[in-house]
Amino acid sequence: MIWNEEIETMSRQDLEELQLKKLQKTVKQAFDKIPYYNKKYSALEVYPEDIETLKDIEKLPFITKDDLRESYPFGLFAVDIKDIKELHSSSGTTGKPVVSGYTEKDLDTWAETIARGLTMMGIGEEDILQNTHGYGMFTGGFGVHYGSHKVGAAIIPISTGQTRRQIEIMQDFGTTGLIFTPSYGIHLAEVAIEDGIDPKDLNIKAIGFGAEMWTEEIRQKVEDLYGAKAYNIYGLTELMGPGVGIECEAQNGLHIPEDIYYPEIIDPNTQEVLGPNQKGELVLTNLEREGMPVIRFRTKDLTEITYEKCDCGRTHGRISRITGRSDDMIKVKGVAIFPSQIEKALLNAGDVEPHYMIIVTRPETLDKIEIKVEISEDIFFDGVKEMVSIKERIEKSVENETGIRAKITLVEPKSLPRFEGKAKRVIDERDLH
Ligand code: DLL
Repeated sequence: MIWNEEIETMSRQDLEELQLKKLQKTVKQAFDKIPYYNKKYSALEVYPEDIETLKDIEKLPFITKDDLRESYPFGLFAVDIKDIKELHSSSGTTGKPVVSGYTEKDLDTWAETIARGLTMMGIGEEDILQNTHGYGMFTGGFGVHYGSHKVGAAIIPISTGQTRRQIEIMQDFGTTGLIFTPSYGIHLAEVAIEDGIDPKDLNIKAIGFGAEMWTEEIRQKVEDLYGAKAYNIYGLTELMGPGVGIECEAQNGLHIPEDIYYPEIIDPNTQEVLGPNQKGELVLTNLEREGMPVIRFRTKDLTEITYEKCDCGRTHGRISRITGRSDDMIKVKGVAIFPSQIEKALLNAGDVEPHYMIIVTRPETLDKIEIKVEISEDIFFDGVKEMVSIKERIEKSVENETGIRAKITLVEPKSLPRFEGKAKRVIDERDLH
């Protein structure tokens, strides 16, 4: 079944006409209502009337996470606060987070994108959907929730954690659909198995998973554990939240609701726009957003896009699974972390050298982060007691800055590698590429 057949199967030509109309409206609204865009576009002498074709979007500058942060909290809103009905913010905790604002209509648009995706997964009004995404500032919980209401499924807003209760509810309520991050989903299954419950014996028929990077092996593992198909869900706070891309029954790329988000792929180094089936960085534009229209956002996520017609009959383009980032952001336990945050935390803690290494592992199913830090020569000779206190100080400082508890290992002065040029501070041993 297709949720919005008219839109989701429309000819490419009609779709592009619709996109152009919406793009023109969005650019005008941003230029007229948001000083950030007005200033930027005026300085480049590019104006809403210069958008005559879809390709003309390339005349507009990109916007980045830093631009969004600098506009904290409401600098990129196009409407008065009286028209904003909900606020979310990114899971990353670098300095100021990115804020996303939604009008009533935006919440409905967001729900529409998820409704299309849930339908792709075969979830509808007969289903009981257990949503393990956090309900809070993270967009995962509420985004899925609104979409589930739209398709008429019975949503269980259990949120993250309470693993044994999750399992009990799956058994007692007869949950048919599950939403999780891959790492939590595997953990959930393993706890069930430990308790003598085979997840395959539960009633699960479809799984939606995303919010972090994963591999085909992980999908295989999730599908084997639950005996159900697992569909990739992609999204980001800046553009709305989950639902920017969702896999259909073909499980061969994530459909972007192209009447709602306009995708481009660029070469992250030259910023040149690439063609279909060429790998690069995904750039996204809101085509249907009142509260906070974001135009040409550099996601830093690496993927490629195809416009070939899908076996499912939908005509909207598909991106491939995200395989990396063009910056050094890592997501640990669902939280976005940049090495610069760790650096700041170390410097705040004092008595350490600015030489460190971040090692992310997934020994079983949950992420672990270890930070190796060089201490100063003086401290090194001061003995164990002093080192324990520094370690605790660093642990606290890292937790304050990132919200994550990390294992701190102090190492001898000058023992970590030195870099010429760009330092490589992160060793991600989770093998997610
Ligand atoms: O993670 C939104 C979301 C919620 C998506 C629930 C899917 C399900 P942020 O916290 O702002 O938003 O993080 C966005 O997470 O730029 C990617 O780097 C990464 N990411 C999200 N989904 C996927 C995915 C939510 N399916 C950032 N595969 C994005 C790989 C993903 N990476």
